[in-house]
Amino acid sequence: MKIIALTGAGASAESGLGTFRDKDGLWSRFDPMKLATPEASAHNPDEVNASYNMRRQNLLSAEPNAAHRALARLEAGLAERGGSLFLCTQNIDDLHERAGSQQVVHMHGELLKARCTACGETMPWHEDLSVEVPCPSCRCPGGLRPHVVWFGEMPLEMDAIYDALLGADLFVAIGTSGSVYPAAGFVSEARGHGIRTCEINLEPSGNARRFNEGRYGPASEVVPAWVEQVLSSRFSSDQGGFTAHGSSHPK
Ligand code: BV8
Ligand code: ZN
Repeated sequence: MKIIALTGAGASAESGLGTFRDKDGLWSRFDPMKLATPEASAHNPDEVNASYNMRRQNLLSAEPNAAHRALARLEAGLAERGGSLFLCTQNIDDLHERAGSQQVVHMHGELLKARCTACGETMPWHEDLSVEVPCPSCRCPGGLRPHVVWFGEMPLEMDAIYDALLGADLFVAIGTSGSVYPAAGFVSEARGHGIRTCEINLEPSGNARRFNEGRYGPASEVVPAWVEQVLSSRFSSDQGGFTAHGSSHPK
């Protein structure tokens, strides 16, 4: 069985990292158009760097939660059964990796990396970033930026993501509001190719109606339960659903 999972900020919410669009979410305090665009970085580099420096320090003191650990178990369990998990995250944290996931695609980049706009070098980065910090590789001052994808920039590894999406038996979205494209369009791509889709979220997202199935509640509870069901069931892709515990085939 081949599963592709797309995670969003809701997967890391219970690790204490803010989501974007919940009522007290990150974007309710900062305007993304002011902070997560190349223009913002060009016009207000100190303000943009300060917001990422705060998030980087938050991340360094955060821990993975049960949802991250369950997805690491799913990756290992599927591999033991001759299947696979392709884990694509919109999140720029490293909590999937710290929970034990071996393969993680960060389509929106990584907060613990910096990239030099002068020489293109990408490097691990755990300290504060500022325009005064010279690039360790080319020594050019003012060229370093967070290695994240801003609005208007092309997400990373899109070819690999679409290959995995169109080759999957199941697409599952976990903790995402389905507000940001092209990630928000993956469910429609999957359905267009007859691939089963499942949404796992605190509550139905704006995209909920596009999914064959929805499971709602905190990711730290719903994801482990879902992973246990997947790993204890025989996936009958011909029937398009799990044949375990008499579970019904959702709509
Ligand atoms: C691009 C990195 C093109 C930085 C981020 C149509 C097609 C293509 C593009 C567009 C399009 N329409 C509009 C666009 C442009 C734009 C876009 O989508 N705008 C939106 C606002 C309409 N897209 C882009 O610009 C993208 N680039 O299209 O390039 C291109 C083409 C050619 C050449 C060049 C370019 C790039 C978008 C990436 C932006 N970067 N992040 C950073 O993090 O600072 S986006 C940001 O939003 C994060 O990555 C975040 O992950 C992402 C999505 O948000 P979510 O993860 O869903 O988080 P959110 O808070 O919204 O939702 C959380 C959910 O969790 C909620 O549903 C909540 O209920 C749930 N939840 C909460 N607690 C829990 C929980 N669930 C379970 N358990 C809990 N405990
Ligand atoms: Zn450089």
